[in-house]
Amino acid sequence: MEKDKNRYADAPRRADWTIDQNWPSYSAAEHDRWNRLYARQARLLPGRACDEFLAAMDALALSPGGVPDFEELGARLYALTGWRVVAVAGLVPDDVFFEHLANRRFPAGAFIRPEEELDYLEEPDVFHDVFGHVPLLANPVYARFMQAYGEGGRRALARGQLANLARLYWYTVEFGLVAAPSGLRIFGAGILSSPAETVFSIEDMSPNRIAFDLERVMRTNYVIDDFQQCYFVIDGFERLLEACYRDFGPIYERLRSAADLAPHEITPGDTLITRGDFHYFRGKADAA
Ligand code: HBI
Ligand code: FE
Repeated sequence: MEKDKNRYADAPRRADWTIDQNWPSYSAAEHDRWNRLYARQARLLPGRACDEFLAAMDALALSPGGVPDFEELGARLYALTGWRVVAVAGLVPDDVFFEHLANRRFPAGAFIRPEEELDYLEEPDVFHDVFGHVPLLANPVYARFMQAYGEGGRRALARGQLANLARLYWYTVEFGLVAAPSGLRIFGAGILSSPAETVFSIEDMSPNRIAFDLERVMRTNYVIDDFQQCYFVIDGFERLLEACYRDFGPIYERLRSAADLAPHEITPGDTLITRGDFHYFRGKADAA
């Protein structure tokens, strides 16, 4: 993101890539933008976000009270699950990212998206990271999963198989759905921070929705600049942690010879929850 769009781009950074959030530096316009982004999601998420997320928003006192101060927010979060929120200027190197997660520190972008990128932006800004990712870190099981992801990330880097693990993150932490007693609900931060995908991910007939299977997810490619063509559905955070709390070595070995799957593909082993009709994506392709 160009410098003028991210006023933290040149902020002095520590060895671990953290910077000073400098909370007093947020302007009234930036606080107002956070409040408008917040209000839009607060209206859409009841009945669509998982109960754990909605409960965590209350537990962390997330509010339309302007951009949160990471110190204050982090103190509330720390009291619940030992996680902290640390400020970064944008994406940090993979090994730095995993080191923070493994130590229960969530690196959150300090900048807020510019008005002209209100609906979508490439880099994770404070709304995507703090509104999308931070609340579920207040849930003890999810907090454990995220720390395990960080520990696994360091191991994946050492093996040179980060791509497979990044898919696990993508299809759960960013775009995961969960089967709740009352129906499909969202837990992925990439969806929770996006008004259009909040509706699309659980109500549109276009995408496939497939029961989560660790190895299947690790084989599946993803697109980064449009809605997902498939969403994976977990049975709950306990099952997700259980599925991932194992030695990935044998899986990585099998994955070396397994062909990648395209995001629209269905395989015989899949438990299909909804088979997509892809009309949204065909419309785009026709338009292209
Ligand atoms: N850095 N700040 C930040 N936020 C991320 O989500 C992030 C990152 N660096 C690397 C990364 N994500 C992914 O490449 C890893 O999950 C694989
Ligand atoms: Fe993210």
